[in-house]
Amino acid sequence: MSKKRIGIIGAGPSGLAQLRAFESAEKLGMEVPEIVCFEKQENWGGMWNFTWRTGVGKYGEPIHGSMYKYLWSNGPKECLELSDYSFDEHFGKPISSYPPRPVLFDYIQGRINKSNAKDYIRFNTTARWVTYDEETKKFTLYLDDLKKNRTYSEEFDYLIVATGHFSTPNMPYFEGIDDFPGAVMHAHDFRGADQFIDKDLLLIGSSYSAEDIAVQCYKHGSKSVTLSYRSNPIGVDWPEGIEERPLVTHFEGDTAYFKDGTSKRFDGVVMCTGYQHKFPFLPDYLRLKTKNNLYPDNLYKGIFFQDLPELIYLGMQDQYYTFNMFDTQAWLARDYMMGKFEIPSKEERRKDIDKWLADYDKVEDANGDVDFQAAYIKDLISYTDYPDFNIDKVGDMFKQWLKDKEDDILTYRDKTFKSVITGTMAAEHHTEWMDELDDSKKRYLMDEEQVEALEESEA
Ligand code: FAD
Ligand code: NA7
Repeated sequence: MSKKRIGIIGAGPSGLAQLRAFESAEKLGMEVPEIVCFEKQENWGGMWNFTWRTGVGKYGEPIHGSMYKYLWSNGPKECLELSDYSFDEHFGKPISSYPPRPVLFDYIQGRINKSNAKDYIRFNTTARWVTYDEETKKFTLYLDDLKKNRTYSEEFDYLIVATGHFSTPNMPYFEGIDDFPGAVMHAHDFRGADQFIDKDLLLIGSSYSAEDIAVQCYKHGSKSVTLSYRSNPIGVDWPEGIEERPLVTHFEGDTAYFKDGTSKRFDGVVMCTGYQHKFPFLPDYLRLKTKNNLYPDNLYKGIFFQDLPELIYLGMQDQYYTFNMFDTQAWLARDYMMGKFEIPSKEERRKDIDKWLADYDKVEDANGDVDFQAAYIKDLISYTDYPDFNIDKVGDMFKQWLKDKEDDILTYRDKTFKSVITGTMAAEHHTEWMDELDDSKKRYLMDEEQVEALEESEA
């Protein structure tokens, strides 16, 4: 019998987790299926693979990346540590709890560089369309080799969608914005605070992007930052220079008017209004249709498409836990595809999904969100051999992080946490986060003496 074929779309942290899951089975002597991973960018790492580009890339594909310069981890690294590849193993010394993007990108690459994963990935290849044949039980995946400008198709028994869901902007309209004279962009296209130095900036939205872009622009020298919320303000004790106002009602020229009757002039507007789950390569009947939440409907165990479990979605939930959650999902997906995890009837699956949705309905606050996602991961881990880690302790760290942010939004990144994988206490960074304007890996990994020597030589 010929080997089953598995197609993975996307080589971000989720797609790489799937490759790693198969590698770990192979190392245990198991025969694994034939795997091909398709990545439209030139390199792996998904969101963590920074690009300066906005709009379209050199081959005319929509730019995937939404990350920007000066982005530092927005949660403790101890909360995303991979249970089979620790930070100690990668860096060989304790590092701080909130590293900048290039450092986390380096970590992501560390585990995968040790394997032959690159042999399975076709870079510069976009998944264009998918069909499923009920009779042959096979997916046909249509692909574009962007470099050769060539379209071709291949058949697969299982298809993994690991394309992320923080790339396609949700961009609402506000009356009068058409005539706003300054820059208007979505957070997806924000590439760093530099262009807003000495400017009055308006951010619409009140979640992670709004919070992080506000603090970054304040740190790098914006004159003022105003956040405008639809439902609830972020509500922390903002420093002078950052404030929150209710939703914008309309714009007149460069002035925004707010629901509370106030108005203010701005130089630029960034819509921090979230993202759409968008799968332009999937026909309607295979497409996951959901808003950003912790338990998208129609995914059994949060990954198997209810109408066709051979179609597997990784990382489609909103995220507290990230890399470690993707791993647990990938391990379970692997076991299903290798015949080690049995999927029950459609009715049973529906019951299970409904149970999770009912639990999610009862969640009241962010701490409850953390508990909910922890319970989900525990459930996944219980079926596989993914190396267990103390999920509850990680949950406690998330709760502490939520509290730290509330206590002081400007200094929470100076806090340190203890790894549940190695027991190592994170190092204090050589420079306080608010004073650290350089996010390069080179500077980050310097010790205090090296930083002092550098600063002396520059003085
Ligand atoms: P992605 O990282 O989005 O990767 C998806 C991959 O699929 C990409 O490489 C893309 O090119 C590829 N792809 C898409 N469509 C196609 C196609 N049609 N054909 C072929 N390939 C395709 N998480 C944290 O843990 N800590 C943080 O501090 C943090 N900060 C964040 C900041 C921002 C601004 C954003 C947007 C997200 C942040 N995240 C953070 C969450 C982040 O999304 C996850 O950490 C992680 O990158 C998700 O991995 P993924 O593989 O599911 O998706
Ligand atoms: P989120 O977390 O999905 O939040 C979206 C925000 O946008 C949220 O505050 C919404 O307000 C707001 N929103 C959505 N539509 C509108 C309209 N029409 N008007 C005003 N406000 C609106 O997305 P983020 O980008 O913040 O975070 C996504 C990821 O990126 C995250 O994982 C981070 O790590 C980085 P609501 O509360 O729904 O009223």
